[in-house]
Amino acid sequence: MNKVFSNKPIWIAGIVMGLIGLILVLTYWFYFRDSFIVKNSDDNIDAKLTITPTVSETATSIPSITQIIVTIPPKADMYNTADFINFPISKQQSIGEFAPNDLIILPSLYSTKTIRVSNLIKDDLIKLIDAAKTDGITLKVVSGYRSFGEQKVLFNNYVSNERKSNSSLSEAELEAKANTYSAKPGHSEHQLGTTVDISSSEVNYQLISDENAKYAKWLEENASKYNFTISFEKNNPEYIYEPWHLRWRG
Ligand code: DAL
Ligand code: ZN
Repeated sequence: MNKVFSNKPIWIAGIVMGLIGLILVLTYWFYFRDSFIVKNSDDNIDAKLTITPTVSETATSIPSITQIIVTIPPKADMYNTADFINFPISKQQSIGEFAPNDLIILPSLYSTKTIRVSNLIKDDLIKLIDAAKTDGITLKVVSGYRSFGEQKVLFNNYVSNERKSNSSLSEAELEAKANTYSAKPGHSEHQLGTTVDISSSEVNYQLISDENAKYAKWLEENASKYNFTISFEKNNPEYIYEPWHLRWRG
């Protein structure tokens, strides 16, 4: 027998220390074993399952409005949209730099691009488009809220277009021409957030000033059921006939 095994106190101490070590290792393993397991990417599956379902996971034919409406936080200096529902905007009467305080983004099913409107009109607007669908007319919103600045850019573009085809006209004459179909900044009902332009697949979502278009007839007959009025009827004193331009009147 060699010297170590013949020295009883030393090997007993060794065994005791070994056992203590083993206990320490096992205790450590028990409490920290999770951190030794190599995770694959699917370990996030639980997290995925607890995420609120997205629209595509819950949608049936038409997603519920509450799931898909995106609310735009109002800026502090915005006005109360509800106070301006029937504000008399015209070529004479401006709303200055009014901006609505309750803009939302319309669900994409109902619009041809990203379009903001007042939250006040969303229910009626969606009901109107759904009702048209039931009658075989596919409608979409092609324009909604336009800020003072956006209307200014739009109006100036129309003036530029007019200049290209009427080079002999004065600036005032060009503006007057553009102003037969486009409001000047501060004078557009679109700035309220409660006005939309609606068109149809029938005319490739263009704005066609044709009273015989099926969508125009449908809007003429049905818009008021959903609290919308066609602001610029045939022979109105302000602008060309705009069967697509609907203002919500509450
Ligand atoms: N097209 C209408 C008049 C607007 O620009 O508000
Ligand atoms: Zn319009």
